Amino acid sequence: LLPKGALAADAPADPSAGLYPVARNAAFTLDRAVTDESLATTYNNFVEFGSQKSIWRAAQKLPVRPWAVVIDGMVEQPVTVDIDQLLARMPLEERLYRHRCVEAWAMAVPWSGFPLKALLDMAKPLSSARYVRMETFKNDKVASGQKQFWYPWPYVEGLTVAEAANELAFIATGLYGKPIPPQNGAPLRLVLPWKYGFKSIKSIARITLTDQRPVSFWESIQASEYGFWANVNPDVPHPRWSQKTERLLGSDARVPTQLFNGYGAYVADLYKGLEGEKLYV
Ligand code: MTE
Ligand code: W
Repeated sequence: LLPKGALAADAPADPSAGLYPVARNAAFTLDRAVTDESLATTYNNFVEFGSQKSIWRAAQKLPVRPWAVVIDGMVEQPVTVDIDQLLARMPLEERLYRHRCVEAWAMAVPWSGFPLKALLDMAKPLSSARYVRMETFKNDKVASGQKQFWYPWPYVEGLTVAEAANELAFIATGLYGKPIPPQNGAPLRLVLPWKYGFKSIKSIARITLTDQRPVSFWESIQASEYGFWANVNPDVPHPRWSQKTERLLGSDARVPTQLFNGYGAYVADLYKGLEGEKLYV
């Protein structure tokens, strides 16, 4: 057994380790303490590796090099980007963000990475594209959950092009001033802090620009509980529990849930005119 957070001594060194830590963007502040690293990296949702919170050890099997991301669909220039070439060309910054899981636990962590828009722009999206569809790897040799559960693998998520262009929409490649560990979505994952955590897809392998609204992984399994928009809202309960309060990792205290997880000043305008949609499921 390894101590919490440790890597096997013979694991290859992460080639991006020297890039971190990166300068913090002071625009993003918190109303709560940063969650302990030992909690945020050992209490995870990553169903590819099982349905328990304790998947961090199993996730170490995910081969995160070599890794490429395909950007295709309604773009001028489809591209396949190698993760280390991407890291070399993107200006990395650190952001403190709150995170709110639909299960009503919450944390606050320092992600490192770059705006999602910068990644999409590499492929020059066509103006007719309306949605961004993202998918995770498929590899049931290392991801036991992909063998165990009859789910529609790979994990898929989606957002509108306007949401993707919002300055909050972030691609995380680092966490706590280090390369992001496999259990948190190495080598790159989405972070959408105003939406329930399931929208923040881990270990992205493919990004497709499209004019069709993507059906996401959990939506295809249980649409009444997990919708497309999934914006955080204390006043719209999950069908099986209240969303009024949330539990901060590392404490028994519950704090009030905030509309858009406290990020309304950035994102509320995105939803004007969409009041008839299920914006908060
Ligand atoms: N991405 C993939 N590929 N598979 C998953 O099971 N779980 C989601 C999201 N991204 C998930 C995923 C959920 S429900 C949450 S709350 C966050 O990842 C958890 O991220 P964390 O483990 O880094 O806190
Ligand atoms: W979640």
